[in-house]
Amino acid sequence: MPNALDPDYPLLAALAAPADVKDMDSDGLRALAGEIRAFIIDSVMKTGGHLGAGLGVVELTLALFAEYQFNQRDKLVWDVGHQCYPHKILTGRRGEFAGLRQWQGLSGFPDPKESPYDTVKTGHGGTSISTAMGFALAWRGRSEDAGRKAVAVIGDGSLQEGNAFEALNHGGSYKDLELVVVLNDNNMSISPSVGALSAYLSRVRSSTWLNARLRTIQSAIRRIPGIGDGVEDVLHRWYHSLQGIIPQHALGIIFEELGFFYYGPIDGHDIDALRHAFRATHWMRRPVLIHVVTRKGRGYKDDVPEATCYHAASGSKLPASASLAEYPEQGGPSFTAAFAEQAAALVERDPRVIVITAAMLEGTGLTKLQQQRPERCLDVGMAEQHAVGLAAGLALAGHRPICAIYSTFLQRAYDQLFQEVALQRAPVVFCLDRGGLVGADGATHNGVFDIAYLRCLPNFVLMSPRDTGELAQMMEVALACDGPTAIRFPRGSGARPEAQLARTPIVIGEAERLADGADGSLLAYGPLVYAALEVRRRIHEAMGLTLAVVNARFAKPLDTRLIGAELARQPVVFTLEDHVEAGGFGSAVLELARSRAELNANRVEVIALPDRFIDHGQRCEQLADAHMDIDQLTARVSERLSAVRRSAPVRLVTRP
Ligand SMILES: Cc1ncc(C[n+]2csc(CCOP(=O)(O)OP(=O)(O)O)c2C)c(N)n1
Repeated sequence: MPNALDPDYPLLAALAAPADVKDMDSDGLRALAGEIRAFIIDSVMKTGGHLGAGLGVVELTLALFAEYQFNQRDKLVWDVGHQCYPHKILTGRRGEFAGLRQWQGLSGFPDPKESPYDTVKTGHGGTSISTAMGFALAWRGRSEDAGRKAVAVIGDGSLQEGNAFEALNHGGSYKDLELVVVLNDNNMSISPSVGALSAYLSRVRSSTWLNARLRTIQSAIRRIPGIGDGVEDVLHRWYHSLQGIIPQHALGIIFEELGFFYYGPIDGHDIDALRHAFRATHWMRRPVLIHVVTRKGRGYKDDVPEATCYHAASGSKLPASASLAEYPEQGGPSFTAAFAEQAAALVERDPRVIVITAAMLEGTGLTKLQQQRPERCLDVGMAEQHAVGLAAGLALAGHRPICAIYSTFLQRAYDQLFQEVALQRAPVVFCLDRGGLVGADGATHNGVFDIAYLRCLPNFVLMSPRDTGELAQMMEVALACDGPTAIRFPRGSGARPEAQLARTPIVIGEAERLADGADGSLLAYGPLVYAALEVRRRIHEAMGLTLAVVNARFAKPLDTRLIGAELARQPVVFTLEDHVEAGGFGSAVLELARSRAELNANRVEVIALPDRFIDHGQRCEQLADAHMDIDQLTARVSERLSAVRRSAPVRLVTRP
């Protein structure tokens, strides 16, 4: 019945609680799915956000809520979490979608702070099966928890993560674990899925007809009165006895061999089939994997073949703050574009160069290069650990791999960085896009720990360019190194070409002095150099003081000569970085100050991100929250300078 208050979405408006979907019939659920889809498209077109993944799981979400009792008995863990918009809509957050991914608005990922239906805060892929298994294992063997289901929904892209395999391997070893893995197979990661597993799943999908027949027979047997729960063994033996005559892939044999009862593949847009699958496996007290086949972006331009652009949309009605530059001189080409351009040039120039990305061709700007030079630009799938290990192997074999991984996702490959790369001194060039606060993706994606996690590894050279021109130079310098290097650069645009400072030669471990002054020194790491120059201008104008500005270029090795000299001669030295304080560039400067008796560490003022997670919003809002926007930077510097002035010994002027 049309709802006067919400004529476009009457069924959604009538939903009081997620469990209401349990009472809806198939036609009602299908109509509701249509409303959810329309709402997501309308809303995301305005705010921007992940589009394709959510549209692909509308029916799946409804069927899950219709059959399980989330937030009461069962737990639901979405992998990555970018597909959770239908889940958020169903769980009472539809009214907040106007603020999606905006400062203090709804997160684009699950977040238990928002709702008890969100089991964990996530954003990285491959983790859901382990987390869900944790719940299942905690419930295992407790009679009061019998029948509780821990459900992980994971995409075929995320299933490629080593973490997911580890969880399947462990989970499948428990015969009595009530773990349900729903494999949402849309043959897409952000771009089409790659690799042998993807090819295997394609073969399984192509046997949908065969499987449908099998399921019909199975459910017919299950309906025979008196067989009840004990039917599983019989069914299972029967199921396996068919293996001789039916292609192995049709039976999801990989998952069966790993100890999971495999159910599928089923049409993930058929709510009845989905509900049936959940019901049919509900009585099983064992690990189950339900394979559903969906179309990413379903309902949005369905006539266009699988399109990567549906993964995320940029909104048309973002608030004005979205277009604000965070720091002066911005507006030039993005660091990502500059990286990709230089990577392509290096591939052409140096036959040893191989570029590697882990399912992030679009995000790292490498789509074109991969199409043009597929043998020199590898997408290894969602597999950061493998990407790093592979790069190390290639490097040891004489290549010069450039590993393009976001700062936040490189965290997934930490031990590979340590053993396969640093310990071997393998000459891999890491290009860490999204170094620093990233904006709308928020806390799970902020790349604010990389200096700390890399700086403690021997053999690494760490650098960050002030602008896109310097990024291109640094990539050349890194290629010439005989050990591992990491170049971090932020999301978004660099300084405009006409505003960029002139390029000067880069020598490893040497900083660049940009301006002199004797009232203090600003040491900036990365594009914050331009902010430092602006702070210098403002301080001079407001206080009449003159600060030196240094482009640090390297967080490791530090320019101990130049920075040491600044520490010795200046009353105060400020360090600036878009990274957490602990272990970052400022920490390195403090370590230097403490290492020499003649230097005074109290003169160092570290300006960095605080020791807390910073939520989603525009980058300028995140920086403001961290007291690091240009106004607050200036205020912090001026405050300290005033304190230095107040505490400076009074010089007595004696009259002649
Ligand atoms: C560890 C990690 N690497 C990369 C990403 C970036 N990323 C977000 S979604 C996505 C694709 C996920 O594909 P899939 O799991 O199949 O889900 P779909 O989007 O197809 O529904 C990628 C690569 C991530 N979130 N986490």
